[in-house]
Amino acid sequence: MADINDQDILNQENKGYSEDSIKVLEGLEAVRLRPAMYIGDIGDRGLHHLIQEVVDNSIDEALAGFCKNITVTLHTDGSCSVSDDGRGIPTGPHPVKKISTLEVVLCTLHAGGKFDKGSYKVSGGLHGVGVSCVNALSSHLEVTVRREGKIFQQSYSKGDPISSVDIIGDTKETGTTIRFKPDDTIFKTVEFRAAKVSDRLRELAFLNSEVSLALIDEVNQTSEIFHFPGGLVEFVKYADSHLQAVTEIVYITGTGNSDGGADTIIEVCFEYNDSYSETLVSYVNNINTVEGGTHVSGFRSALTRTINAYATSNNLVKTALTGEDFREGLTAIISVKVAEPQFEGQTKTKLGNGEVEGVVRSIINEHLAIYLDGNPKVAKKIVEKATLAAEARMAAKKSRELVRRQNALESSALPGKLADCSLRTAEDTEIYLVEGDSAGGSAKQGRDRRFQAILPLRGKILNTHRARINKILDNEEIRTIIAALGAGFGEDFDAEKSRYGKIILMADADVDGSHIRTLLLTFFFLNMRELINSGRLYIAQPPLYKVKKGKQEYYAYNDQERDEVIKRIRKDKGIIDEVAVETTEHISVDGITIQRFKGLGEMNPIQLWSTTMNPETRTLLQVSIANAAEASMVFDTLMGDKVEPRREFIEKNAQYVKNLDV
Ligand code: 0RA
Repeated sequence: MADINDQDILNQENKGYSEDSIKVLEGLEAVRLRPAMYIGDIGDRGLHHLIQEVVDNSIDEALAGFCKNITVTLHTDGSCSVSDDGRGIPTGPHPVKKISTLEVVLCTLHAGGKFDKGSYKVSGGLHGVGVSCVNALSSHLEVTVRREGKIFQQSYSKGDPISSVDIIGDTKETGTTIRFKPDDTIFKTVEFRAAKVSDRLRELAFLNSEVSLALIDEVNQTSEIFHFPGGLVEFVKYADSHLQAVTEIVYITGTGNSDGGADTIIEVCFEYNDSYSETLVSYVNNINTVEGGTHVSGFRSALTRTINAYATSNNLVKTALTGEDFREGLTAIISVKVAEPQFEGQTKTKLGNGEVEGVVRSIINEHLAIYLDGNPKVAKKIVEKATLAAEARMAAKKSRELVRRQNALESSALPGKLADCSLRTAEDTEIYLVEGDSAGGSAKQGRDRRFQAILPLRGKILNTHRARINKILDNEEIRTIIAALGAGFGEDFDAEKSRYGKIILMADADVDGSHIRTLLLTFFFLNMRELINSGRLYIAQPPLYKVKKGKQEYYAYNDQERDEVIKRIRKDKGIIDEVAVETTEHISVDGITIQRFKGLGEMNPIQLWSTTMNPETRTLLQVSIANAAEASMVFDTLMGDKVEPRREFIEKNAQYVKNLDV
């Protein structure tokens, strides 16, 4: 967009580019007016997206070969700074705008990217909106550039410059530091979470082995440095650290050129482990492509074809193995760098570029064939593993047919334990999967039977992470869930066919409840992941306490809320005596009674409805897969008997959605 004039805009409009031109003309007010359009949302996710955006720019500088170190600092005043040792944003006069290029980059929408051709710009999806967006959404931002022997600095407020580009000193170094404080009149929350930032920096360090990324958390006074010279190989090791490897790690890289632009760079790394599930994580220009795309399908077809060809020519198999057989126990990371990626899909995380499929396929075909010939022991192990999977697949097919036939025999094809709702439109209905018969009974009585269905589950369900499909289908509780949801299973699963719009897990807040929740989450994660991706899976939040004073009753969902409620009652009643609040059950201080609920079963149907099930008053946690690699790994780790990591996982991966139905 070197020199846009009116004629260009007219020409562009004729070519159907009018939307882009308008965006350029609107400027940064548009970002403040509709922040969600640019950064996804104005909650926790959008907030962290600001850091992501600035770090992406430094990573781009690293991909261009000019930057080795990136440091993210979370400051005690709530601001964040991102510092790199790249070339520094140019500060000289902009050829068109005549003012400093630095100011143009920071204050003009979509001017942040490199002007160099042949770089791997992050575009589409949620990223690549430019540092100017971060500027627009910050109450204060300060940029410091070290370049050409000088230190330049400029400050802004809500995207507008509040100083000129000043030279504040001399330096021999080069680089850029951007320190910004998110605008609390725009964001619902302005508290950065170090754990979330650290997860992303670790991921970026695995994907960009040349770069060292540091996180300094001044709030909690901790720091971490991520640098993995082994890149994807270390990523696979990390993802499988809790599992036993069956093969060594295979690493393949190559470049292809199919569109005349910059080369497409392919990196694939995988190994087989002793589990039965697949962990395949893919990236395009460092963006996690949750929905996969052409790079993933290229890898899958090459893997199937090459290993099958090897197995056949070495007389290792009788019948050809299928793509699914090669998934069992596979952990793979695919990372591609594409000059002009097209992102598609519901969440814009699916690579659409058709040409990438062929590039990936031919590179993997060629290199994997050579690898297998040179490593017959590894090759044999992979074939053996896939053969076992094929046998299990046949057995599973039989089990599935059995389940289908059983279902067909029952008149309604619905499990007897299910208390169904009367509405039949999926969008308006929800199903509660409730732990235990007594809680199930209360839920059945307390529910609104028009749109709420109840399925009581008895006892523990199977740990699906360590079981093959046929064993999973032998489990009574799981068969019941599959039948009630009516969306199929395995290859036949289709989230769109779900009989309910929301699937809500309701279990006690204690250790047993947490275990059951984790097993259910594992089952959905491994077998019905689309339910999570499409935002249909939720966790109910029953209260922990009832605080009563006279006729007034309050419910508290954690210890802090309980203490706040007590404080408020005391204040209202004019009780000023600041006696420490007791935390034992059923105590009477100042006529206030506190009841701690031990389980869902202890609540009567009316209480259960008003605290946990009534859409007007309840709180639901929406389950989202924040980081697929992490989640899959943690799920397996969680199967041990430690409670704390389980709780941490649920907190980390379940996004808080308060009063979701309002
Ligand atoms: C535009 C052009 C050049 C570098 C950058 C932007 C740049 C931006 C950011 C944002 C954070 N760190 C950054 N580092 C560099 C190229 C400059 C040249 O040709 O010297």
